[in-house]
This record gives sequence, C-alpha cells and structure tokens, in this order.
Amino acid sequence: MNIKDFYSALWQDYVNMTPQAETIANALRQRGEEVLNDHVAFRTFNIGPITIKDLEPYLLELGYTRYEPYHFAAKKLDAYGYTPPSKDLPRVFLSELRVEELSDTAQKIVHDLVVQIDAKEVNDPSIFWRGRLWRAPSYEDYLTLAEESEYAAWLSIIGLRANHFTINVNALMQTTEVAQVNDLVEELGFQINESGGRIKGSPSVLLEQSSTMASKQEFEFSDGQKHEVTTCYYEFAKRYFDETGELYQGFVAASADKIFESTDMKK
Ligand code: OOG
Ligand code: NI
Repeated sequence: MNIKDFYSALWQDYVNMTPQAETIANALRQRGEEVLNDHVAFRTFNIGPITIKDLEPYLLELGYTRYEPYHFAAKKLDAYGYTPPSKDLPRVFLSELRVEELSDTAQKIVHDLVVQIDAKEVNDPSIFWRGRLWRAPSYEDYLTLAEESEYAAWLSIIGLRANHFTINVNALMQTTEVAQVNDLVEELGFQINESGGRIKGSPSVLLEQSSTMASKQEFEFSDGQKHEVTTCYYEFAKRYFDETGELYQGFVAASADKIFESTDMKK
C-alpha cells in the first residue's frame, strides 16, 4: 500500500471519530498555516493476533524503522516509537497493554474479545483503521476494565485505529508555540488535557507536547445500554535540536504517561 493512501484512509477514519480535529486543522489553515503531522499513535493488546509483534511488519512494509522502546509500569503498557521513511511523514507511536498484569476477571474479559479476531484478517496496513475486531462488550465489562485500566476499556470499544494525530508545531509559520495552539483550541471550544500541566515536557527534554481531551460519542454496548464514551483526541508537538544539531526523534515517557489520560472518562 502506498503511504499517502495509508494516511488519507487513516485520517478519514480518525476525523469520523474526532470531529474536533478537522475543526482545529481548518482553523489553522484559515490562518494560513500548513498542517503537517508529527506522529500518529495506536493502542493494542499484547495477546491475540494484534500484538506489537504482529502489527509492526505493516509499519516496516510502509518504510518505517523501529526507533526506541518505552515502558509505563503503572499503566501496564509497553511501546515503541518508529521513524518514517521521509521527514515530511509522521512518526508512529505504537503501544500495547500487558494483559497478564490485569486481574483474572479483567484478563478474561480481554481474552473473550481477542479470541473473536480472525488472524487472517490481520494481513495488510489497513488493519490500522479496522476498528473493533470483536463484538461490543457489555457496559458492565467496560466498567470493570475501566476500573483497572482506562486504556483497556477504551480499546475494548474503539479498537484499532488512530488514537490521535499530532500537529507538527515546528512546521507552523505563525503559531510557533504550543501555548498558542492551546489558546486556539480553547477559543474553538475544546478542552486541553491538563494532567501533568497544559504543556508536557520542555526544551530541556527536547519535546513539548499538549493534547485535547478526546471527543465523545454515544456507544451501544452488547446489552443494549447506550452511554457516551471517549473516542480520539488531537495532539500538538514541538521538537528541539540536541547538542549535535539533530532534531529530537523520540518520545518522552514522563509526558506520554499523562497524554494517555486524554481519553479518560473521569476527566
Ligand atoms: C499515546 C500517548 C502517548 C505521546 O506522544 O507521547 C503519546 C496514547 O494515548 O495511546 O501519544
Ligand atoms: Ni502522541
């Protein structure tokens, strides 16, 4: 698959879930800005046919290179960053939940979802916007997961798709600071994730980031109950040059830890 087609399909699925992203991107374009992406991110489980090990080959096929691992002990997550085949393309952040660290009850809920996946379906890069590959969970199971892992609860209903796109603030001409993007987002009526501060990271860690709180949609659970759930969010990133003159390519685990909370229902 051509990488341009990959990103146009991925973006289309993402804005269906995240109308705020289109509104924010259009507002920047109206200011004369060119909107490029710093990275996109995906969430998955470390069991069944959709682990990082299963999904990574489709990124490599698109020309990506595995860059660096990250670990989040409290959130029970592992992740890798990937660098793109050319500088104008987004990096990728791919994380997975360590299912074996959940309670037996939560593990069983996740197992019952993952066994429904037909491994033959995991066969090309479109897996990254295939969404939920299992039947909707019950509302009760969703709440049980949420008590232990917001990430697990979110993934159980939203599935495999871009969890967020991230505007490359370096590529903006007039809106040069993350704080200015935050102001614009709020002027448009959207909420900034304040966990860990309105801007996470700093020039000294070579990366500053902020994000919106996720959009919300009504979702019908398997028992017929309908409730609002968080879908996906938009992120903004500004990178700095290191002492050797190279633009920082990684992610910052302490900041990422807070950015994950952009989909929390309780916030
Ligand atoms: C990913 C959160 C981390 C970053 O840029 O550090 C992240 C997620 O919410 O799945 O996107
Ligand atoms: Ni991100």
